[in-house]
Amino acid sequence: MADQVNVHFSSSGKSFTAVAINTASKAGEWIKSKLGAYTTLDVKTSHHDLVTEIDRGSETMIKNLILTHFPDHSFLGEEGVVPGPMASAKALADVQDAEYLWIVDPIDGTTNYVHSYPFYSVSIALAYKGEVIVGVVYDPSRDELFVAEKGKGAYLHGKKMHISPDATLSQSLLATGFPTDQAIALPTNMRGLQAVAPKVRNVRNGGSAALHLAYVAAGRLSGYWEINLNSWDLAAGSLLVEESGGQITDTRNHPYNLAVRNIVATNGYIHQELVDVLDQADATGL
Ligand code: 2AM
Ligand code: CA
Repeated sequence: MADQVNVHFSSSGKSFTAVAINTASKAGEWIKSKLGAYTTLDVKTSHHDLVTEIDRGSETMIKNLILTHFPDHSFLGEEGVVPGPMASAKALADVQDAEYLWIVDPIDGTTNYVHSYPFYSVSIALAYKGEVIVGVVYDPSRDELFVAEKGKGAYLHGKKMHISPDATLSQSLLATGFPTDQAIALPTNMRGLQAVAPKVRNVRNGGSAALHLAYVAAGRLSGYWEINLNSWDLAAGSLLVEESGGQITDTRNHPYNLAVRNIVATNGYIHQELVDVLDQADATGL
């Protein structure tokens, strides 16, 4: 755990959060301006797993901007890593002990982006000795900028965010995501969906993990679970949830850390209930 006393939010007078906000805004505006205009669509692990030149261009822009300000910092971005869960885990393991590590998803929700479905985001986190201290998620479609700093709360355009007050699953709107891995992860999540859906008001699958976490933080969703995610999908959103008073763990209720891939994020009140339902349905993926 980072020592609260020693956590700094700036270097040489430059604010980490200001750089994260400016960078996410700039990249977000750029990807929005290119919506419907990508020219290269490549598949990664399968036809469910896509990447465009806009993902790569956004990551290059973000990396250049951040490293211009903080050349000594480390950088982990989705498009700089070979696709697949093993390579992703190794890429994280290689850098997660870095003092300052930026963790970036240049477009979270690429499938939506490719289909011009306006639910995608730019996700930028800064971890200090393995713990996220700044998280920014920007939704260019709605011009919504979600920002959290460790110990300082979570904000949407300067207004403090709060989790939803829903006390039970039966009062809750939840979200999940359908994993790209068809062999194990998708059937696992279908078991979870089958078990959760009758117990809640309804379930959404928006298609952007980072935005789902931002929506839990903003009280728009009471909970969200998904399996088989990567550190860049979760890092920024994890701090948004924690700093708005919510709870984020793995699907077996162990504390979140950067290596967690199977996630439950809630307002806290329904956390145990959701974890129990997933466990009973053999849907934790663990
Ligand atoms: P992405 O758009 O950056 O790829 C949707 O359910 C969520 O799953 C999105 O956040 C999406 O992020 C992520 N996702 C899509 N393909 C994935 C893959 N192969 N491995 C892990 N996460 C993936
Ligand atoms: Ca992405």
